[in-house]
Amino acid sequence: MFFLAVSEFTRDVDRAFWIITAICVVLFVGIALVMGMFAFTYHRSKRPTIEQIAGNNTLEVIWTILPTILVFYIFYVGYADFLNMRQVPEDAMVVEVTGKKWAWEYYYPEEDIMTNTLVVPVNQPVKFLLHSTDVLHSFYLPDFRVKEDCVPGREGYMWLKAEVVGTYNIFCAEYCGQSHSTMLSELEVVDQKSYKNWVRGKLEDKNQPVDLVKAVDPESQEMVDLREKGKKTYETICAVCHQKDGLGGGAVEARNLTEKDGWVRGAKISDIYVTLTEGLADVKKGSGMAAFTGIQPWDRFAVAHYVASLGKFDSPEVTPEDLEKLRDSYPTLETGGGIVGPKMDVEKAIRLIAKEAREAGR
Ligand code: HEC
Ligand SMILES: [Cu+2]
Repeated sequence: MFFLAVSEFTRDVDRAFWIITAICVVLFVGIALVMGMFAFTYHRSKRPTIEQIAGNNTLEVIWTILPTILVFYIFYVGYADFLNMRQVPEDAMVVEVTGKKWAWEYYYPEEDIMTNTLVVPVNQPVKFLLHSTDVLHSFYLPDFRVKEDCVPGREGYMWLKAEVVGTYNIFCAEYCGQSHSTMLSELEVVDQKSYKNWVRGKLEDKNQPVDLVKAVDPESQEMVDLREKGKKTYETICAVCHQKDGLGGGAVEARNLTEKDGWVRGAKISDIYVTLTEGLADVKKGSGMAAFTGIQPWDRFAVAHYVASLGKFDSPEVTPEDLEKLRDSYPTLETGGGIVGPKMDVEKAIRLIAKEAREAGR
């Protein structure tokens, strides 16, 4: 009524809400009026003697049956919509939703895409499979009037069909720790064509091998666009918590990235890459950060580089052993993979990147 009705659920829930509210208002006003009337009509100044009434079967029956019907009707109004919300249409597409301290991650099994913003086509039923990797979270889309818990070790579900193109809020509705309030995300409802384009873009990104050649110009051996690229990702995703300048504190306990001391995993570019890929649990502080696997490996690498450039200290040298470890754990960091054109050794490229960052004179 006061909101844009963006789905059938929105209309259903709002209708149930207003029906129940209307019943309450009518009963409240009715009862208050009758009460006032009685107080007035039977005031002792008007009727000093009281008439005794032994009982009235007709009245008893009426005020038993009418409220019972009313209560059953209220139950029906809620239950009919609830049933609809639990019955997923056959043609629904599936998105796996994972809540983790403190971010939402989305996985599209059919396309094998991982992302941090949810994109769905308009007028397409979507089924969400709900997971949590740590504590209770609750996947809440207020515009659609749907909310469902994400329980560790269990799979929950809910579904919706968005009817209006637009961007909608996603909240976590279960207090899940210090940075619960920053656990925000968005649902983008787009037309079919934009959705296909989005999927295609994501797939191209994903299938693009991590190609250091693109960032480091093999001719001049200079950085090309890595830092700019990393900066953009940083400002859209990380700055909420670590602040634009890296000073931290946007979310409780998000560290100051410009300071030399107190790194849990480490300040090397390779360490930061690992932190972004695997997440981090800061046991000492009892805080931590979720993994950012929704960011493509290559962009993660770029962000790591940008983060290292924020520091007011010399980033520790990345050693060949570090690189060896990286390469073992993350084969995607390899160059090659069918790229046409000059290739560069990952080791050399990271060296160059680290050197370039130092020379930029942090
Ligand atoms: C939801 C808030 C939040 C977001 C978003 C976030 N971080 Fe963090 N980050 C934290 C918290 C909390 C910690 C752990 C506590 C601490 O600061 O040591 C942390 C720790 C780190 C660390 C420290 C690693 C170490 O060894 O100590 C790095 C590096 C880092 N984040 C980089 C990033 C980057 C890059 C992004 C963007 C892709 C990002 N963070 C996004 C909250 C966040
Ligand atoms: Cu949560």
